[in-house]
Amino acid sequence: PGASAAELKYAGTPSQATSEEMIISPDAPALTRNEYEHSREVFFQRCAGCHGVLRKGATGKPLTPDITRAKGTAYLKALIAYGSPAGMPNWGSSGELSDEEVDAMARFLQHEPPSPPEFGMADIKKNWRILVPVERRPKKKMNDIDIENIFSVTLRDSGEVALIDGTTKKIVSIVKTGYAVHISRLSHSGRYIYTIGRDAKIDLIDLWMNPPQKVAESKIGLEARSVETSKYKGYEDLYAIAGAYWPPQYVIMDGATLEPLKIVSTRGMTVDTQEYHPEPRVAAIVASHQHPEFIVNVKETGKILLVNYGDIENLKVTTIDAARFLHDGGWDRTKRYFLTAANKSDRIAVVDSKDQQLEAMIPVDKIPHPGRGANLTDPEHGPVWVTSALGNQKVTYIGTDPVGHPDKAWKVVRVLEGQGGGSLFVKSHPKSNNLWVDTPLNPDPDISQSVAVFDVKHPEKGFEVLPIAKWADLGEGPKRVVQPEYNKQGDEVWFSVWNGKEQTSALVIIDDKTRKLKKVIKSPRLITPTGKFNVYNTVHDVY
Ligand code: DHE
Repeated sequence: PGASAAELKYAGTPSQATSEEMIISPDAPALTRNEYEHSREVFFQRCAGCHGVLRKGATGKPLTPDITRAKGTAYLKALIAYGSPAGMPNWGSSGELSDEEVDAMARFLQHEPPSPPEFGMADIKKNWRILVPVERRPKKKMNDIDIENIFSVTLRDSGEVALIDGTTKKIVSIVKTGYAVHISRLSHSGRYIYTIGRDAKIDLIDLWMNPPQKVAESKIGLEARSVETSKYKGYEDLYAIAGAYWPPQYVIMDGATLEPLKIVSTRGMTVDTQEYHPEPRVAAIVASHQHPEFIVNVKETGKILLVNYGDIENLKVTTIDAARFLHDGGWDRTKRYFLTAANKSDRIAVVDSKDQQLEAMIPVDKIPHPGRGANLTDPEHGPVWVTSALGNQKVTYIGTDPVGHPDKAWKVVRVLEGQGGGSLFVKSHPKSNNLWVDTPLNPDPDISQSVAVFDVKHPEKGFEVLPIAKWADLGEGPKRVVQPEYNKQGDEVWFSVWNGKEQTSALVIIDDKTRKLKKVIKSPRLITPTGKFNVYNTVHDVY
């Protein structure tokens, strides 16, 4: 089965990791220096997101020289120009690449892939800065904001996060961060926000300051997506970890200063064919509540690592064989089981973080994409964890209660029909009877600009559609409605209306009980908002 349009839109963004290398393979078709350099750049911009920096394949097929040379220049040119039913875009006939560019790319791909540089301790230290030393930071909270109800909002294309007071709905401050921050995570105390940019820059924000501000920054590679902090009893706020896409590695840091302490490569053998993979990217990371461990998803090898930070000089790592390609996931409501998507295997892997082993592998329909998922109590099946999907309209419930409902545990117990494919995130709250399902990557604007909401107590009744983007009243633009997030009290749900960089975006706040519009936050400073992370809910893994 090929990649869907939604999946391509999702995975095919430019890679931040580029290379200056030029590797001419003597038995591949000739290429001028200019053609090589241009093709190399086009590859990192347009192709690496799906095919991998080293072309080993992910969303797209592998394109290593053994494969590309067997296909030959004419075949490759046709594929690049016209695309394929398996999901390859038609770069030539769409006019995005000229005939000359297509031709050069077809030859470039038959040479050994140039590799972006490594990024070790010396590079990280060069980029590490303490802006406010620990001893000069406040000893108590210096502002009168209810910091537990702050939302850290990614302003994707401006390289910032907006800190918004969930009570007054006012922007408290806008903090310069790495480029296109992917997620914000909180320290266990709720005092520090950690952001990770696509460019692998990590920023540490102290919410006790007035106004909250950045106290340290670092860079742990060339491209990254995940960051997390130690949450186990006795280790609160002690460590942070960030996972990189390039180089494939994770970095353990001091939680208060971001001082890099340990770098571990994730290169190694794949879980199924047990072949060496040079580029296994680090996807989601969560902090265990059962042991002093970080749970690290390694995408291309399909392995889940339980990295024990109890003694980082003698690092113990438990390696769990799951499936390719591990992406995102979250806790069940007991915070014992981590459920995570293996999105090319169409499975949800369940890790028992207490017994440190794989609990189950659950087959689901095409390309599950849970975010952190949603935990609810189903009227018939008891506690469940929910995911939606990029590849289809299904909203899948998985039983998570091996004690009270052993016959339902780790099985798909219910499948709801949502608005359509191209969904990225679902959300609910322990105090809510609503389950929200976004569809920002659906090709139909009516669907990508609205959200579906189900009644948790009556799932059979189907969904109601709320036209979130329409309510924001923004004028033109893609206006994708993305990522529901609750406030601390669990009585409001916030959505981003993600518009183009030059267009007006907004945050739309819905009253959870009535499903009525409560407030639209619009400001020229809110440039391309995407992910939102409420401090209380993120600290306590409420979703
Ligand atoms: Fe994400 C989570 C990777 C595109 C918004 N995204 C994640 C995680 C990973 C990931 C590994 C889990 C982090 C964790 O929990 O530790 N995302 C990727 C990609 O590789 C991908 C496909 C392409 C890319 O080039 O980045 C990608 N992601 C997107 C987007 O286009 C989104 C919609 C907008 C944006 O800001 O770039 C986007 N991703 C998010 C958000 C989360 C996320 C909001 C966190 C959800 C949560 O509730 O935890």
